[in-house]
Amino acid sequence: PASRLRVLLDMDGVIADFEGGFLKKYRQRYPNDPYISLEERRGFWVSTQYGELRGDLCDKAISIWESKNFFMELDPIPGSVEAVKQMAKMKNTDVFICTSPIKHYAHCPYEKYAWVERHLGPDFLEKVILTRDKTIVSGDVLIDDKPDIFGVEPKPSWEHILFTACHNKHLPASTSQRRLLSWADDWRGILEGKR
Ligand code: UMP
Repeated sequence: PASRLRVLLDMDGVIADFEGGFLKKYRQRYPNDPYISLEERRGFWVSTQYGELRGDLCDKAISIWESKNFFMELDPIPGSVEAVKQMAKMKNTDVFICTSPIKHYAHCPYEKYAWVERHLGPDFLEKVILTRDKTIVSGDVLIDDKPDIFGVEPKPSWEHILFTACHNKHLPASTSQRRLLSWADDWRGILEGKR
């Protein structure tokens, strides 16, 4: 009997548009401060790049995603909702959403569940994994826009597929890391290759 394929999907930057939602709310809240366009984004940590732009902007950036309704109101990444629903319907395939909540826990964990229920449906609440360490979660594939994913497990079971995002698209092509360029790219091909 064919064994099942287990797919782990990151949420921010892969299913939900963290970068777009951040920039919109940052500019609304701090209209007189400089900002970094998505074209100019470099590096996974938004707060780091804002802090380099001007010292006080690190805390201002953090204040945006620590605010109520930030995670709830993120738009889906184009094509993500359709792709995730189709993936979950595929034969012999188990799909989980594997996402790291921020440490300011007042709103984020609740809103991540609410987002999943709203956009993917209540059945998907069964599939949510909140963890700050993805290396201890087992799977065949992890689709994630963070280039470096480390934790206590030195040899995670999954292959990390780098999902292209504004902050990682300029990174040099890596021989060890395959990419998914967007949800219009051939995610089915990647999954079939892992069976
Ligand atoms: N995040 C920060 N600081 C940043 C950018 C993102 O704390 O500068 C948060 C947003 C997400 C988490 O909750 O980090 C990243 O989670 P994953 O995408 O790795 O699951």
